[in-house]
Amino acid sequence: MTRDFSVPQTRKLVTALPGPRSVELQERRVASVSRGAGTLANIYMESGSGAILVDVDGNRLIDLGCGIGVTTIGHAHPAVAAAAAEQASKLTHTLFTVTPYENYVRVAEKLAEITPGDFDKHSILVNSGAEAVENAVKIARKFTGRRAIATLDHAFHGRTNLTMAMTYRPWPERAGMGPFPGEIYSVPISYPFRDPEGMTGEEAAERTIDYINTHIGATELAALFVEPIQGDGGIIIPAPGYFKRLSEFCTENGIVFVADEIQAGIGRTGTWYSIEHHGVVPDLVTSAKGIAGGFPLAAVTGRAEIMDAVQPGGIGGTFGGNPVSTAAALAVFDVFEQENLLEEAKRVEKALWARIGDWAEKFPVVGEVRGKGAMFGIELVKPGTKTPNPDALKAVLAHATANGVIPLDAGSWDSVLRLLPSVIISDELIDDAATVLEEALARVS
Ligand code: PLZ
Repeated sequence: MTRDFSVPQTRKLVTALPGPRSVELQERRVASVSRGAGTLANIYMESGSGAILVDVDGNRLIDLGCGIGVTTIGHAHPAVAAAAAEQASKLTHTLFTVTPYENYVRVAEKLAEITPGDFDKHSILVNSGAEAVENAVKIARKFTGRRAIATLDHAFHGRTNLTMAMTYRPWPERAGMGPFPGEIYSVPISYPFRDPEGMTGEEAAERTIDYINTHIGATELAALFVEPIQGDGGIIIPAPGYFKRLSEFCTENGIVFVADEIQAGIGRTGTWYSIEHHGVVPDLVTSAKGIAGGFPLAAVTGRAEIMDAVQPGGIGGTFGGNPVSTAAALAVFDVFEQENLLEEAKRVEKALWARIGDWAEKFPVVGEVRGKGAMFGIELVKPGTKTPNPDALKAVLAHATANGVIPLDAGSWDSVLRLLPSVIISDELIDDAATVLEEALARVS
């Protein structure tokens, strides 16, 4: 289909990057914003359309990150802008738990329809991914009467105090900011690139299960949280069969299986939820990021009997599922259907494989290219080894951002180049961005 973009879908640099206005803003920022909010590239943005961001100096940049997987349908989609503006002029807030409104119910209905599983599903809506994960913990504990929570190595589940305890790496996310709550256990994941050669998904699952049995005890465990495709952990895709075996183990032992789909869900990988690639139906699913085209909204959706274990008043929050965010989400769902965006995600996957799939053969610093839909990771290593190469990643990011391409970093060792472009990014933009990244990879090789 042809789309109308308010900005041409091409990269165009009119200044060095960052440009003079960005440099000026950066000086003001350093004087006013906490350095704790670090940034990947100090290029200040003014507008966007489709897969292009326009900075304050008029440069057009290719966005390969979508603000960490949020603007999946493209920047400033006109349908989302119109829905939010219309809702903002009608009603911006009542608090659903004081006096409700239809948008909230419609989003819950839609989530019941698109999440995996053919059973009654209920949802709650909140503001952020971390808040969704926290609520999933509360719900799973209330339902099971158990306390322990397991997460997978390399996981990212958020930055609140509870979700920090569920997030794998200490630096820079956790360092110095504890104490964190107890009864949270990180268990081994299936990481095909780093597991022993030939290890199957089932074998990796048995390793995880053995760890649970010997460190936690299956009957103590309330929930197992998994990202079916890990995002911040470095686009780790567990081996086939891994999640199937884990979900059987959870069912056998009364453990709630939670798919954290905050980064990989809502169509990014060519299916509504990335757990679908593993052929598994989770008990609970978290959604956020891409769900509302950039407006803050997140959800927990799952089996009605689990979601309803919490007493009325046991879950809440002032802004959760607010009228404008939910209006935006309903527009996102419509756009997905009207523009056939699940298919577009598959097109992006094909175009990426065709363009970057041979990088491990071409560049000695590339250990592996892996991905699904519009979610790819390029793991960088010291040539001839599997030793992580964070210096190479730093150099690639510096070259890319100086040349108007904005990818992301990832991985427990800061050595995975992460691509989360919009699913409407053109093949031409993929080609142009890949050329810039290749220049950088050739230099560091
Ligand atoms: N679960 C799987 O990917 C957010 C965080 C950016 P919030 N990941 C990017 C940053 O630097 O904090 C994420 C995720 C998964 C939970 C979260 C948390 O979602 O909306 O950021 O709270």
